[in-house]
Amino acid sequence: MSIAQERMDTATKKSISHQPDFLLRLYERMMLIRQFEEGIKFLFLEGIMPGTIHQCHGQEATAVGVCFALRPDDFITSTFRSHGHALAKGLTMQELLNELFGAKTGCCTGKGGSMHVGNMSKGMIPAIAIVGGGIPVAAGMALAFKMQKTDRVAASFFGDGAVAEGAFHEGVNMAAIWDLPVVFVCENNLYGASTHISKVMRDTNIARRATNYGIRGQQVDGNDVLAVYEATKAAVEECRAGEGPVLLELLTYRRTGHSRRDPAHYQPKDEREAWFAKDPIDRFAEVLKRRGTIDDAGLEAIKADIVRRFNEAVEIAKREPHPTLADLTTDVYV
Ligand SMILES: Cc1ncc(C[n+]2csc(CCOP(=O)(O)OP(=O)(O)O)c2C)c(N)n1
Ligand SMILES: [Mg+2]
Repeated sequence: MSIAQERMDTATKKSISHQPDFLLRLYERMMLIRQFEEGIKFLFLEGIMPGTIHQCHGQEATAVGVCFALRPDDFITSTFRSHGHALAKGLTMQELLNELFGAKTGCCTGKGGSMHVGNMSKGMIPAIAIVGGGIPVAAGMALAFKMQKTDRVAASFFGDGAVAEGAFHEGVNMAAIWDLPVVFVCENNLYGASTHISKVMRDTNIARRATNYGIRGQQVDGNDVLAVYEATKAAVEECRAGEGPVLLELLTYRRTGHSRRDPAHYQPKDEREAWFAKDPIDRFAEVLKRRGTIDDAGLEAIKADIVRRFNEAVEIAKREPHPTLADLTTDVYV
C-alpha cells in the first residue's frame, strides 16, 4: 500500500462518522468544479466566452474541504483562481456563468468577471486578483465579526505566491495580536505563475511561519478532501472559541497552466505525473468505492448529471441581458 493510500485510509477512518450522503456531496461538489472548469475552457478557447480564466484543475479538494467545514454565514476571500472556491461556498453554476459571460444577472451584475466572482449573501466577498489582497480583508472581516460579538469565521484563500507579500505579514500579524477568527488557507501548488517556490523562498515550509506570529500552523495533504475538511473543522472550532487565528498550508498542484494561455512547460514531466497520480477526485472515488458508498456506474451518473446541468446553464447564460450604459454608475462609490 502506498503512503498516499495509507494517509487517505487514516483520514477516512478518522471521519468514519461521516454519513454516506455527506461523502457523496463532497465528491459531487469536487466533480462539479472539475466539470465547470473543463467546460469553460472550451467556451473560452472557442471565443464564445470573453475574458481570461485561471482554472483550479487539481485543487478541488482544497476548495471543497475548506468550504464544507464553514457555515453559510461564515465568509471567504478568494483570488483570481476563484471559481472552485465560489462553487464550494454555494454559488450556483448559473450565477457564475452569467458573470463570466458579462451578463447583468451574474453574481456581480456582470461587472466583475472571472477574477472577481462572489456573493455576499452566500458568504463570499467578491474575489480579489491582487496577490495577497484578500488576507488583510479577511482579518478586517474577522475583526467586525468579533466586535459584533458573533461566532462567525473568515477563511482566506491565497497561493504560495502571497506569503512573501507585505499583506500576508500585516494581515496575519494583526489577526494574531487581536485573536481574530480567521483561517488563513494557503493553497501551496508549488508555483507562483511559472516560478517554483524554491526560487522565491529559502524555507519552503509555509505552515512553519505561523510560529513567528505566535499562532498554530499545520501542513495538510491538500489533495485529500477529508484531511482538508478535518483540519479546517478543527481550525474553525478554535476560531469560534476565540483561540484563532490558524494558518493551514494545503499541499496541492494545479493540473493546468497559470491561466488559459499558459501551457505549463515549466512543470517537469515526472513532477506532473507524480501529482496526477494523487488527483483529489480519482483518489476520493477510490475511497468511496472501497467503502461501498458508490460504484463506477453511480460515479458516472453524477458526472453526467453535472455535464447536463452545465450545458443547460451555458445556453441560458448566452441569452442573458448585459449591463446597459445606465448601469455604469450603479453599485459604485462616487
Ligand atoms: C501584487 C501582485 N503582484 C503580481 C501579480 C501578478 N500575478 C498574478 S497571479 C501571480 C502568481 C500567484 O501565485 P500564487 O499566489 O502561488 O497563486 P496560484 O496562481 O498558484 O494560485 C502573479 C505574480 C498580482 N496579481 N498581484
Ligand atoms: Mg501557487
